[in-house]
Amino acid sequence: MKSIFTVLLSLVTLSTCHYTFPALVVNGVSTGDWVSVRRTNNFQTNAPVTNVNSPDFRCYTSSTTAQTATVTAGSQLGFRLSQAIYHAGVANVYMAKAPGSVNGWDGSGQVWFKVAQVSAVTNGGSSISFPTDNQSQINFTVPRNLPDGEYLVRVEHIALHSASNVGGAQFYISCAQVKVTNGGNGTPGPLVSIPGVYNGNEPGIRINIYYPIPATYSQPGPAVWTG
Ligand SMILES: *[C@@H]1O[C@H](CO)[C@@H](O)[C@H](O)[C@H]1NC(C)=O
Ligand SMILES: *[C@@H]1O[C@H](CO)[C@@H](O)[C@H](O)[C@H]1NC(C)=O
Ligand SMILES: [Cu+2]
Repeated sequence: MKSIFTVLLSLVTLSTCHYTFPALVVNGVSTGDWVSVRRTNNFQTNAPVTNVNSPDFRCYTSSTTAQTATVTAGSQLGFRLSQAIYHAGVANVYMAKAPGSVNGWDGSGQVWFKVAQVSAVTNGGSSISFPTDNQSQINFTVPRNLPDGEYLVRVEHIALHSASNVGGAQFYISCAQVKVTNGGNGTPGPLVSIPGVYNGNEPGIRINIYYPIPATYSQPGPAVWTG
């Protein structure tokens, strides 16, 4: 009895430090948990992905369905968290255009481009800080010149508190489904595959953030396409 209690307690302790991104926020309003966001495999454990080559690294789910939310190019969206971000780290938001309907599309191929990032703040080695600390929502703008169509939107928070070795960084991931209207005729890029975008050895992924204090920080992934 006591040992079961101890195990349960440790599971609870474990999961309270982790987090998920269950809700898309459109025009300041949440679409609800796991409604426009494909329900991730960790929806109960909140556990991260640590293998950047795993199929889970794309959307952390084998589901390819959700309710597609209609959004306007140029508007601000957000991914709301299950709890405030607990770990020091950085964020990226990627999008990928579905060939047709995004519902049922798996996001495979060299189709992803970055639309936003929240990096670390350094000042030459005397301190490093992480603006995502304690945030309960990651906001980003749908690029104004993004062509109309249906897209996957993938958020990742890369927790760096134990990232000194390959496989130590913890990735918290969700994918939402959106239909973009009022868009333009931009050409998003550079395009990358996910998984494939990282190898785990990047200076912004395999990093000791404590000692020596990094003088600079290199955000993982391609440049942001702003349209
Ligand atoms: C994100 O947008 C919401 C409105 O949806 C706003 O209340 C919040 O302050 C924003 N958060 C950040 C970190 O900018
Ligand atoms: C985040 O919250 C913790 C606990 O309340 C606090 O100790 C810490 O200073 C906060 N960090 C930031 C950057 O606000
Ligand atoms: Cu955690």
